[in-house]
Amino acid sequence: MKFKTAIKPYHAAAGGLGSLEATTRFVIDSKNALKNMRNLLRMNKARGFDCPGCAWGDDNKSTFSFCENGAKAVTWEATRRQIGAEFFAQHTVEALNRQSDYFLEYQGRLTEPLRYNPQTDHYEPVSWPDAFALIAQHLKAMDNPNQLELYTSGRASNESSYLYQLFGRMMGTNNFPDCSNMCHEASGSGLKRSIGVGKGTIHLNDFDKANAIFVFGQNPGTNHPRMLHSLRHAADHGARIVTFNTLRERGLERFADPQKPLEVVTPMAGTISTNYYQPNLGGDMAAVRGMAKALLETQRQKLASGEAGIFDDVFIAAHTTDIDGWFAQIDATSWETIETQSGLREQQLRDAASVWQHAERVICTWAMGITQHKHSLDTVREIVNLQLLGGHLGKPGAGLCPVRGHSNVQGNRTMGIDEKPSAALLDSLARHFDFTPPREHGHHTVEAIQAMLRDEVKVLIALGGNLAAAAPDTPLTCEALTRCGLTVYISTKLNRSHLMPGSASLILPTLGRTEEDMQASGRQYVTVEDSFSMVHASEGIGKPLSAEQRSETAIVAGIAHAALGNEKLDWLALADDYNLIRDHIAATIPGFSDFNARCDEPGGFWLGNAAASLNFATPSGKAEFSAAPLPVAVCPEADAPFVLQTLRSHDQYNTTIYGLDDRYRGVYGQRDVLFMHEADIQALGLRDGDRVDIATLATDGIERRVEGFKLVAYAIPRGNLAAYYPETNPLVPLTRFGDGTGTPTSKSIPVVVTPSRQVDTLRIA
Ligand SMILES: Nc1nc2c(c(=O)[nH]1)N[C@H]1C(S)=C(S)[C@@H](COP(=O)(O)OP(=O)(O)OC[C@H]3O[C@@H](n4cnc5c(=O)[nH]c(N)nc54)[C@H](O)[C@@H]3O)O[C@H]1N2
Ligand SMILES: Nc1nc2c(c(=O)[nH]1)N[C@H]1C(S)=C(S)[C@@H](COP(=O)(O)OP(=O)(O)OC[C@H]3O[C@@H](n4cnc5c(=O)[nH]c(N)nc54)[C@H](O)[C@@H]3O)O[C@H]1N2
Ligand SMILES: [Mo]
Repeated sequence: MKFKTAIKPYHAAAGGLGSLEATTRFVIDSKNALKNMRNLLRMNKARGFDCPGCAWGDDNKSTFSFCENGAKAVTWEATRRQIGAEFFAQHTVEALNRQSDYFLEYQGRLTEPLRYNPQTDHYEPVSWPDAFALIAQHLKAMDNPNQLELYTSGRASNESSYLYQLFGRMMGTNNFPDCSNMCHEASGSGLKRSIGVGKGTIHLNDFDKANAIFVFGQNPGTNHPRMLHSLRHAADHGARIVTFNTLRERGLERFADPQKPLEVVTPMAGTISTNYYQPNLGGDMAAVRGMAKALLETQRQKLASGEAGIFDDVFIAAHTTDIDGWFAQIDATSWETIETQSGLREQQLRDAASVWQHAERVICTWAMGITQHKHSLDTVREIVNLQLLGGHLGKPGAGLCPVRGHSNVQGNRTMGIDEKPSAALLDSLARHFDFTPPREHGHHTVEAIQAMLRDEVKVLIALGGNLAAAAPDTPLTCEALTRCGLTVYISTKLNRSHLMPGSASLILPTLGRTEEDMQASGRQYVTVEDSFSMVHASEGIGKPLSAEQRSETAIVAGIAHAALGNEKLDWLALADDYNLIRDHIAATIPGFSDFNARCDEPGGFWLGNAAASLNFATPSGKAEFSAAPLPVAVCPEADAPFVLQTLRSHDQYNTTIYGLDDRYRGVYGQRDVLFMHEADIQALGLRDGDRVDIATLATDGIERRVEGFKLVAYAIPRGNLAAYYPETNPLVPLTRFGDGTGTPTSKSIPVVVTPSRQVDTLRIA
């Protein structure tokens, strides 16, 4: 495949005509234009399906509540391209491994179950009964249940993930590595420690009521485009929007609503951020500490001069504990350290603090720029500290909002996909299903890969996802997968992981969210939970491409039935009628009573959030201020010449590459680029457009290197770099992860950059 490459700064607002054009192009390229237009119109509607894009909520305000990237996700899934036995007969796994990730997924939907044949290096058709029998045979041959790893990617529905965790626990393991371990783990763990619940505390309509919104480390223009509507709406109502982002991101600067014709054709685009700060990678904890330091100074001055303070003292006294420990930390942190770590000037942080101080209702949102560092858990807790100071919890227009990734990643956790399950969940399952669930904690994603490398994993089942490309240290992770006894991938499309088969391997083709799901009792719907703890039904409408594709729920039930029989549970009956699964969920998971009936509520129902009602399930029963010191340095290898973050382009969904453009950053037809400050390019004696190699500074003796990346001069603080994931995953060390989270530090990789040793070959080519 040939692509025209260009680097061309993007001057327009995010959204707007560019967005409409891109949507149209993707719909037409899917070879299924009519069906896809119909799909888009039904998306996020009461009787439609949930967008398989991001986990943002639905406002039901606009007629077309889809965005450009949601449209890409839908059309990518609902393509008519398909690959079956003939495709795999033509290509060996070795040959497919030479193709790009883009090529692999672009081939289309998987339409029949496949089994790897190591003799021929081809995947070959296998019947569903034989596939299930093979899995059961491998599971029964295990010496102990912890030789099983059950990976989940956050698209799986509540129904399928509930069955999946139940199956795992009935097998006897808590090994539930999932994408969340690489994603928002710090948000879940940090919030849980501070306020007793690991979820956001706000409703979508709180954005309409906020006076200030602080957006830390996220790129909504690409990754949560519908959030731009909320921000735009808030800005139009006079809310101040304060952004902390290492890069200048177009979507956080200006946005034209593609669904408002006037804005598309006239320069009516709205400003999003009133204040835009570009901290160093990992510098947000210092930035928030700086804001708090400025606020504490103001508070003390006011009190000393007999004026009213600026903190919510009533809230603090009634609902929090340990504030003095934090104040002592603030006093012990110098402005010099704050400036060095954050990369921002004292005055900038005083300005940001002033916005916070003068807002009656404040929301803080964040995503991967906060959670993929070594000190992410402490950073999340520092943000919570700030909010507690102003009592910005449990009142309209204020609160905490970790913006989730995959469309149902939050629901997966609610359903029990958790390698560290609570005693309450296990007790509830034990009682209801009359069995003894395992109590010891299982593996998170990094631990699971390490177990594979030690040859301890006999069976890996992956409910979606693409570990080979999503996890750190790509060559090591790929080797880890091939060391498993049996790998089972429940997938919609071909990806890199399938090409790293264990001694035996199966690819099981599944229906997507957009497709009709017919079972013995008739047409089924599933449920999902968004970032705002709203649970709602999702019902596919597209006709499946092949009768051999099965729903995720039916596949999980098939595996469980083959392995465990129907002694404890009639798994197949559950797959015949998902209402029965929802009855079990209602009986075992808090907040789901009367589940089936409540699925009919338009827009879904709210699961509730104890912290938002000021009930804190912490040891003290109050919201707990954290008194963590700042890290010694934002990147532990303080002497690294550069710190690299790995992020998403506009044309990708995690490891799924839709196209090679990153429009808002002005990159076209290519992905092997490295964003660097112009002065840093000069200091290296190089020029914009030169090719470089990037190597990780690590002390574990492993050489990590990617080659031939093109330098792109960009608005980024000096010493900081950015490049796309998954191409740069070979640079992310498996052994370097967040304290208390296990999340790989994908946003702070210490690297050196040198002129490319491939340069000569590239120039000749
Ligand atoms: N279209 C589309 N939508 C998606 C996804 C997708 O791939 N494509 N992925 C989904 C998933 S699983 C997730 S988790 C989310 C991810 O959503 P994001 O978190 O927006 O994803 P990233 O592309 O990793 O972008 C990180 C952003 O944080 C900034 N940043 C990085 N490090 C720092 C830092 O240390 N401090 C500050 N202040 N800023 C920093 C980067 O410049 C960038 O703007 O999106 C979800 N939605
Ligand atoms: N360097 C670096 N690494 C990262 C990140 C980063 O920012 N930088 N981000 C991390 C984050 S936030 C995340 S969430 C992980 C993502 O990790 P994963 O969730 O494992 O990866 P995805 O790319 O989302 O998975 C894509 C595959 O899922 C399958 N799929 C798609 N839809 C469905 C479906 O409906 N059902 C089923 N069963 N399968 C489906 C398709 O086969 C597709 O190839 O990556 C992490 N890795
Ligand atoms: Mo994610």
